[in-house]
Amino acid sequence: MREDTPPQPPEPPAQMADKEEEPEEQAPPPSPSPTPREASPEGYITGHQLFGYVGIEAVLDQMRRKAMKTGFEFNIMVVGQSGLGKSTLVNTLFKSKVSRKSCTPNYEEKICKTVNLQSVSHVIEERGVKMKLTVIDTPGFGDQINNENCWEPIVKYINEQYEKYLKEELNVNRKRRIPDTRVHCCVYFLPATGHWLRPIDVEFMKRLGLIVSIVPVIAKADTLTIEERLEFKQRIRSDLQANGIRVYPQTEYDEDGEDRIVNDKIREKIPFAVVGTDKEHQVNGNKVLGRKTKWGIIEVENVAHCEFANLRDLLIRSHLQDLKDVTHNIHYETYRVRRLNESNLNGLGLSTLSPVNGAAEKSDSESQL
Ligand SMILES: Nc1nc2c(ncn2[C@@H]2O[C@H](COP(=O)(O)OP(=O)(O)OP(=O)(O)O)[C@@H](O)[C@H]2O)c(=O)[nH]1
Ligand SMILES: [Mg+2]
Repeated sequence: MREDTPPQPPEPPAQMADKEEEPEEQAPPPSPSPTPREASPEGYITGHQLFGYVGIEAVLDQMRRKAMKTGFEFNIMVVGQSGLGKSTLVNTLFKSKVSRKSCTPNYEEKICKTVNLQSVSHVIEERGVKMKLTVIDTPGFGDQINNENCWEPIVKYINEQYEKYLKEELNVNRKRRIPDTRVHCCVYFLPATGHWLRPIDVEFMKRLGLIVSIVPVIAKADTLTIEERLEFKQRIRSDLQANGIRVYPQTEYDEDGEDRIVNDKIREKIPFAVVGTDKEHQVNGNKVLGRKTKWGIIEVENVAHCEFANLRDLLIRSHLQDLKDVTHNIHYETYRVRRLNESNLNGLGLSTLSPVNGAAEKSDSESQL
């Protein structure tokens, strides 16, 4: 760099050239000055060769501090037939170790049939890390005589969130941080019939699997014996495969061998057999979430009793960031490319993206099949 700042008296060009050839006089390597560079056999220079310890790893602390300041947003949706315990599981999730203090009032509130799509948010803070967890509860399907197209309101909702995000991104004055309401994971409830997947579940999951990460669960698993549970899980896995239903975590998104080992273990356990409750009971002097039966208490968070803890750990502890990445890089990206292509084909330009309406969605979801 040339020194042409005001305090320095102008020097003749010859002197400046002399100055540039002086590096030999400077202190040898340990100081972080641009000393002569030695290329490694591979042809690039490593930080170590140049300056000794550089401190690149400090970037992790910087990222951590920034992430802690901004916090995380995570959105889960529960979907399935009416009466399978979706709303109960939402409560279980918030009352369990996900949030130390319950977000629901203390008084006993009966969980009613869900009639509207509704979202419950709760900010959870643990060791300075803030997360806004939103669970979107949906009305169960299967109550109508004709359940054809019962997936439409759900597909519409998911696409509407992508559309909202896309519009924010395309805004000339876009926000520095776009509020993320996209569904990062859809927990799909299967009835514990002990048989096979029902046609309605196949149809529903086929459509959902194209636009969102699905985690299937066996609802009310307390109604199955251990053998029935194992057999049913096996049947569902082969049914999912036979019908080409894509559930999370997909093998094609495993990033490396290490990822594959972890995800294979999860794939072996899917669908998780879960039990939900909103009641606490005393077990050995401890308060535990459980279902009290004539024969004892089924402890929801006890892995020997059911797999609720496995589901919670997958969603919150081990795969939260991956679910967000898959949503952004795969599902949202697919939506974005399709919408932008549509706009270009219609010659409408980006600013005229129309809001998604029911009719458009119908053709959208059908065009993906
Ligand atoms: N045995 C058993 N019963 C459960 C379980 N979870 C919920 N229930 C009961 O099932 C009934 C229905 O639960 P909800 O949570 O309202 O079911 P839902 O899926 O939200 O139903 P919709 O709102 O109609 O879609 C309630 O009486 C719950 O107490 C479970 O894991 N095991
Ligand atoms: Mg409900």
